[in-house]
Amino acid sequence: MKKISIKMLPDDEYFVGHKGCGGCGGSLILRWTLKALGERCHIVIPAGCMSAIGFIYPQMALGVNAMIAPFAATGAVLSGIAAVIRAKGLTDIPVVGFAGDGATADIGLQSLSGALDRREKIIYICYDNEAYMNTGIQRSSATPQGARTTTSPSGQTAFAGSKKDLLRIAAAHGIPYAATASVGHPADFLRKLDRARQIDGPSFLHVFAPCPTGWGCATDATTELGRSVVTTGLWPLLEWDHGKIRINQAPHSFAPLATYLAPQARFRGLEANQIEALAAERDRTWVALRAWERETTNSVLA
Ligand SMILES: Cc1ncc(C[n+]2csc(CCOP(=O)(O)OP(=O)(O)O)c2C)c(N)n1
Ligand code: SF4
Repeated sequence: MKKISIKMLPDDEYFVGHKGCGGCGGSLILRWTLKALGERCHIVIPAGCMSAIGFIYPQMALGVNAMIAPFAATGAVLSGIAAVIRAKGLTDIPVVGFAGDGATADIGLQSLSGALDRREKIIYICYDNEAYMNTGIQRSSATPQGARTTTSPSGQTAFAGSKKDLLRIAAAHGIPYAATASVGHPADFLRKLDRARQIDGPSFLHVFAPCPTGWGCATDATTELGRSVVTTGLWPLLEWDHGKIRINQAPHSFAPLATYLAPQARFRGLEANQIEALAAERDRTWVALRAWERETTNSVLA
């Protein structure tokens, strides 16, 4: 199996001519994924932006076997395809799901859980643009605290809850491999995709994917936001590998939150107390993460 790395990506394109908006983070991740996994890959994409921009008969933008799954069913469809591939004794066909945060964290969560439980060899990728973008930027359970959507206001009445922790949910299924990644760190993403491909069982990748249309940011800010979300500590890069959690980048101090929040209209209107609350939530998350890393590193069961 040829190793996947940023230097080894082929010139071949399997996601071209799509109708994504300029600067769409999800479409970039999908393009890299298919370049890396190649033409034998089978991909399942539920209702959402990537299916809307990719399956445009008769101008199909996907150059591999691709199927749109019902919104709630990515995991189930993936397991079915993987079971057939296993029954036929084929070993060179990556089976990949590529689903938005709404399709993963909300409506498809039971289906994802079932797929992780069935232990078929699948790679489930959630591109997280932090809202239901395809239907008009409604809040999902992956929308972060303070972000304005068309169903969550800004200002003092902004949503003050927490983003659903998909990595922990996936890891709690006892699967061999799960990781977070960001469009701002393509080499890290591809390394994790390579690791996921080698796993004999289910793996889960949760990838940060800016959406200029829904976030109100510049179309050329995608990569930069994919980096500043990491340096501000709001999106830790993590790997769950056979029972141990590893923090890939642990900054000694975090960059000011404004470097990430200010370029996005969805955070405009946040007041100082709300930004402090966001920073406090981030700090609690990191304390818990460090404890989780210590606990799993020392665990004899890991
Ligand atoms: C059962 C069902 N409910 C609702 C819809 C309508 N719908 C299609 S795409 C979508 C939003 C998808 O959001 P997300 O999964 O976050 O992906 P994104 O559009 O942000 O890429 C919704 C609500 C549907 N297709 N099926
Ligand atoms: S609305 Fe957002 S996620 Fe959808 S295609 Fe446009 S940039 Fe991409």
